[in-house]
Amino acid sequence: MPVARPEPQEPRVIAHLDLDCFYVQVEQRRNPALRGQPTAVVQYNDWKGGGLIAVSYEARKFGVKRSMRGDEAKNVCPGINLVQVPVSRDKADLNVYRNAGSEVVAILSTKGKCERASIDEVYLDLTDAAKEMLLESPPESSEFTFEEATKSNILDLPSDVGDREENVKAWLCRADANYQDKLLACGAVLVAQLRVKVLEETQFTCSAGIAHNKMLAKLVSGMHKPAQQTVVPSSSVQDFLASLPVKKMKQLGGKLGSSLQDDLGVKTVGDLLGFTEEKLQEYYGVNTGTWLWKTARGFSGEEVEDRLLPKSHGCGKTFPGPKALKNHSSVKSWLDKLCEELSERIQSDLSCNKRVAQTLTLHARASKENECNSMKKFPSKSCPLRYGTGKIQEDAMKLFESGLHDFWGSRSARWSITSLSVTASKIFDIPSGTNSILKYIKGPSSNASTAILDSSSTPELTPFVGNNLYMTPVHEEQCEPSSIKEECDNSISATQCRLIEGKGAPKKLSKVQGTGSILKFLSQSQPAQHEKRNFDGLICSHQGPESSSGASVAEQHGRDNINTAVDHSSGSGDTWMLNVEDIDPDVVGELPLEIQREIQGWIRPSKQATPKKRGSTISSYFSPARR
Ligand code: TTP
Ligand code: CA
Ligand code: CA
Repeated sequence: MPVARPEPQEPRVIAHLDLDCFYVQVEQRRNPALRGQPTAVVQYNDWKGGGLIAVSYEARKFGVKRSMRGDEAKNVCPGINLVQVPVSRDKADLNVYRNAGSEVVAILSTKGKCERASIDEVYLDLTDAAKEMLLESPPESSEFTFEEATKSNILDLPSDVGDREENVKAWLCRADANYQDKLLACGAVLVAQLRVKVLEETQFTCSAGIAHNKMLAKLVSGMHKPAQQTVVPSSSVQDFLASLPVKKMKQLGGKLGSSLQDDLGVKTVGDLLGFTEEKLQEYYGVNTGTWLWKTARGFSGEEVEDRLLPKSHGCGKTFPGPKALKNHSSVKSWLDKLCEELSERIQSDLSCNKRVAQTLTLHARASKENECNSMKKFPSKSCPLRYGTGKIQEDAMKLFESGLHDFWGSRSARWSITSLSVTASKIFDIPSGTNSILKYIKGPSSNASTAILDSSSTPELTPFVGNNLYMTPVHEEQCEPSSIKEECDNSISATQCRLIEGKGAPKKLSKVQGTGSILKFLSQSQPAQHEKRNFDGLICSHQGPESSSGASVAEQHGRDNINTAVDHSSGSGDTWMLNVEDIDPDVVGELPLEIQREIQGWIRPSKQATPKKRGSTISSYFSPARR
């Protein structure tokens, strides 16, 4: 259940950025002839033209949706370009998208504390940068403010008035604004600058929300898409939340949101204002009650984590209909492939980023043939992660056997598996100065540590100096060593991620000079500038589509084959022993769509409403003239 975190005394400026139709943009960059064209990325499949996983805004105008198959999309939009996702080991290979996301993260992280939230999303804490701007060059002091910033959507301002940009400019430059709003105005300018920079350097457009906390920034970042940003002044928070359906709120998408609706008659976040904190605590306990009370008022103390790398790695595949796996050897053969990829990715994370994953988890979905209750959940299982492909494969198979036993008992019966995935989580940084991961893991003060590492697979560790050999990779939740358990927690806390000295310090701010606008950029014919780059060691390499390693992020994995007829609410009752609040969205994103949908039903609100057309810069970007 959600827990309220103490709010900081000082006002903050937080941004949430999300790339527009991300996989499509990556494909458009690879093949500029696709720019301005109705395009969708499809996951390889020979059934009905494959499943769509990303849809361009041009195609959306024809009614093409992510839930469609390729053939369906062609029916509603005959001119659509369908691009196949790269395939490796008979499954989607998302490295090209992961690496493209890393390019964007590297640019965004130059302005403040940066948290990579998914393959195409980032939170930024721009408080320091905004304060610096306010001191040195506040928007009202400049003769002209950064042009792209004047295209912002400000929740307080009507969007359909005549000279909208003049109004926005006036809002950004108000001399009589309170301190919070002045900081937000600086935040809007900073984010506009960053978005232009991202476009110039990567060719990608993104949308953003700018607010005083993560919750509000995320809620509005998808409100005006594509290539736009939305600002939430504190004065607009109550009105905004008043009509916001509770299910749209982070953490209210699942059971808690349903209970609010069904048990308390709360339909919108504003409706929560009718309940005292005590009343909400009575219903949902002290922590959640307080969290609800604060949420209703737009308060959220959640901090932006200093994390540019994924919290977890995962690989999955679905086997719908006749493709379902029905015997141990086919399960083993697929698990071997998934584990091979997982192993490559954690090895790469280890050598590039000096990070170790500790928990291996297997998720599967099964149906029992000839039974009414054919969708009984296959329990997720986890165990300590041992490095080395063979060991991971061996352990994954054991996890499968254990899950199958729980699922079906000891009777021999016909079963079929419709999806499989493996994830590596509880990743921590190895403190610099530690030479032996093995020793580090097995140190006396780290008896909670569970990873069993093959030291031969960790050749590139820094020599040990000093006595931080046993610096603790603290575990709040402890796994039983060498045992299989039902999955209960995929998260790793922020403190665990900050073991490396100095990691939390925001980077020096670099000033963006002059004025600029995405519109302007787009009107010039700019050559592609997406050469592979190395960003201060954050990313070791940007591999091409054929590569299978890299500092990758766990992300929206999408469908591998099909299953569009999944009941979104089906995840509410459960044999899965998951602590919903602790589920790492990155892990979820890596899983096959069936499982993703089930879990996302509990942990995150559905997508924002259809974007409004606002005649903004994106139209130029995707227009045929741009090609
Ligand atoms: P999203 O950010 O959800 O969507 P999007 O970027 O395609 O479009 P929008 O402009 O609305 O943000 O997902 C990011 C990428 O993740 C998306 O391009 C493809 C991939 N993805 C899947 O593979 N399967 C999924 O079910 C979802 C939601 C996303
Ligand atoms: Ca996106
Ligand atoms: Ca996204």
